[in-house]
Amino acid sequence: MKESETLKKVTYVYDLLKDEEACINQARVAGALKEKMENNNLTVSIIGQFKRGKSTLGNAILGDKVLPVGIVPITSAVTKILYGERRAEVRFNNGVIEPIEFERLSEFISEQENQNNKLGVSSVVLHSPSKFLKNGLEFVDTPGVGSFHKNNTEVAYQYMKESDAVIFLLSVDSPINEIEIEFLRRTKNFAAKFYFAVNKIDIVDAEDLKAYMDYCRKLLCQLMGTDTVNMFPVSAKTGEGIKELEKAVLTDRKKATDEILEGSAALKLRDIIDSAINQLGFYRKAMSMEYAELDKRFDAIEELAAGMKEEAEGCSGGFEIKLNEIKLKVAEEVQELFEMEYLYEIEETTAFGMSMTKEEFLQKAAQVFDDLKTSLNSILLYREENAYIVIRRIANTNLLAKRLREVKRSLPGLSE
Ligand SMILES: Nc1nc2c(ncn2[C@@H]2O[C@H](COP(=O)(O)OP(=O)(O)OP(=O)(O)O)[C@@H](O)[C@H]2O)c(=O)[nH]1
Ligand SMILES: [Mg+2]
Repeated sequence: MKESETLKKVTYVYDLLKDEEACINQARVAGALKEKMENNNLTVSIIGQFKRGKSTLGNAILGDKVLPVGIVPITSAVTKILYGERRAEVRFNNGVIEPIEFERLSEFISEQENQNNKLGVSSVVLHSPSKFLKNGLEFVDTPGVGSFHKNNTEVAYQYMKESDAVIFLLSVDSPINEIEIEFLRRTKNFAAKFYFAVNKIDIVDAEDLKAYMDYCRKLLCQLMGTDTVNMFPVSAKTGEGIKELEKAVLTDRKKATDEILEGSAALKLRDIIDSAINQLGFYRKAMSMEYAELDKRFDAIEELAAGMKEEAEGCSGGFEIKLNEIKLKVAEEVQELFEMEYLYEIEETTAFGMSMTKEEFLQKAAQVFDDLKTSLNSILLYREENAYIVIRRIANTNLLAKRLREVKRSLPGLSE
């Protein structure tokens, strides 16, 4: 097969980053992207707010009831479904992989049975002989966006980045709402292809369905900045409309895999480059500072961490907001002290989404400073090397950033 232009760029960026210690993380992501493209694997995820019927839809598309569904919030772990003989395995945070029977799945991925993920499940991998999965299609069921269970929005957000195509699920029993709009606004540039499915059409009449579809179409076009969107009215329960949706995904899989993969890899590559350039800027600025100055600034960060820790311990609620405030404060302080941008992912919260426990909050707040200190420590190490090495190092990072910018400029543009 002819090597694609984007794969060449991904490989080039991977080679540039793989020996650069400032960009270990970005090199790892670029390596995984390269492998995925070489294998022509396509990841299709079902994403949407809780209870829209994502898992039921997954089962309907697969023609195999492998995913647990329910009236109460169910899916609390990312569940990947791959082609193969029917089997299930649970993967835990500590690296253990445990084969289990399908009947026992909900013990691990239902919020009710595995509260706050006390079992430490990291993901679930299922295999099904469904023809939908043939030829390297990886199907993913995700926890509901904006549900009050911790991290679910974060998990869905992260999975948007890993997906090539997304089935975004809406449902006629609830008009598209602020949480869905906000989520799409933030993530629309992450996946190359969107299929908007509108579920539960069995509970409305034709007239109401038309009104709902017209309303959604208008809103989604506006949101996505396009003239048309792919919309599929379905009932995961009765099976109505499922064939059309399945066919659309499979036809694209056959005809347009290259196109989808290209588009999605370009988006992912842009994300990797931005992150790497950001990281390099971080290094360069600090490296060109006087050693004594750097020490002073490092002390100031320590002081900030200690003050924040004390403040955090005295906190009694609104932890999501407080954590965002800490991140913003750290970013501001770093900007001031090191004259460089230090980006944190700021999680949007709604009253509904506020569920962080104090323990989690303190842990996350500590992590913010740990991460920062790890980066700062590496920079201080550089200051101990001799001047020639430091100068060469600065020249090298400048050159690397220049090359990365060149690749970024050659990528297709994004809609705003
Ligand atoms: N009437 C009707 N009910 C549906 C349909 N699809 C799903 N449901 C019901 O909606 C509820 C939620 O379904 P799930 O598939 O568990 O929803 P989910 O989006 O995976 O939920 P979470 O994993 O908790 O985010 C269940 O009671 C389903 O039976 C549908 O097409 N029509
Ligand atoms: Mg589910």
